[in-house]
Amino acid sequence: MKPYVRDTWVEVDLDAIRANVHTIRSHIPVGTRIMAVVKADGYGHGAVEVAREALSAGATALGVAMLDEAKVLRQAGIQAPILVLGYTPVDGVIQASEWEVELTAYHTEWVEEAESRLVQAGAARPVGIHIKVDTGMGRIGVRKEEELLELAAGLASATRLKWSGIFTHFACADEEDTAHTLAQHERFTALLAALKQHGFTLPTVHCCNTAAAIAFPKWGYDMIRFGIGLYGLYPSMYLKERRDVELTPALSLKTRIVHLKRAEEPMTISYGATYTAETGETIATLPIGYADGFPRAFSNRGFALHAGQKVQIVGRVCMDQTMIRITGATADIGDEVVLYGKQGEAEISLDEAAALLGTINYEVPCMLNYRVPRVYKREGQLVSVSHQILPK
Ligand code: UAH
Repeated sequence: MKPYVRDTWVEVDLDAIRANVHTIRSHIPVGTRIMAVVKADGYGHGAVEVAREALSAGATALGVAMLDEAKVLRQAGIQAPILVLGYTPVDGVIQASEWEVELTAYHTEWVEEAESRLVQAGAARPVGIHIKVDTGMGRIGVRKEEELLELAAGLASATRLKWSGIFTHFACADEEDTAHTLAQHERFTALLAALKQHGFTLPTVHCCNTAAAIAFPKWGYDMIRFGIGLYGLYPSMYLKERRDVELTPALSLKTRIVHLKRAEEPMTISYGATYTAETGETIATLPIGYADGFPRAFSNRGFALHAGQKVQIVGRVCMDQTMIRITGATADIGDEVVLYGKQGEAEISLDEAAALLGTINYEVPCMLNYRVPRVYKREGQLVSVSHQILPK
């Protein structure tokens, strides 16, 4: 029996995740390790399943945005190194020690407080710390050389913190104009040089996200942080069109027709009566809506694939239901409809959906939420299902 009762689901192709790790592996220098970035529940694909596949394909570490995301991975039995890429409130250090999770730091005061809390708690295991350097992202990170040296010295003298890494994050590595990225990289190398000059031995150095790993593979250092590319998506249309690497999209969003009607006279469809079906039109209802993370902005604008053809979403997307106009084929209740992904020769890519929504491909799978079961496939065969709406 299926562990969910719903005719809407996400399919994740684990072979695609594996292939994307192999693709980037062969693009970056030998010896550069791969961190699989599985924050935001694996960009909506499911963090645990993606992490397992990426690790078995050759990634050696995982990146998340917050400590709770790391705990989910540990609770699933994943033992690989995990780095929290964002800020962690200092009281999180005790849990980080318990769960063996590395943290990001960029304030001396935070480092001092973290050390003192770990000493007070008698924490058995030191917490690995990666220093975040802000070279031009303007988000988090230490900017000045003196502050970096002070931070490194603080970590060197700590007993319950272990300096494990140093990294920066690029703001524009997906763009054709490389000026900002080159300037960021120059700042990063200057700061690394200053550390060395002052006698520090550098820990794991990393700066490349997917875009930089594709465009500047020689900057791999010890590790890259591979996020969007892991899921088979390009960080920008510019890099997609350059085709330095061939990535394979992993996610499809599928549903089934649950109701069909033929307009016997003009009839309006959905809230606001914003669409009128002409006599003879066939309208199908799909059990998906904005409460699943299928945006209302698709109302009268989005598309679906039915019988291998692209059809129009008509009327407003509701909280739980969406209507499409069937054209060119007969339809039956139970027919599979693809909202993102491929059906036969037809495709609605996440890039196309993002363009319609006026956003980036990253956001589209991230919006799909706990109401939608995730079905994992390998060689086309179902291997597991995760459905977070149901208690474990
Ligand atoms: C610090 C940090 C992030 O916030 C995100 C990533 C992954 O980026 P992509 O998804 O663009 O590869 C890496 N590092």
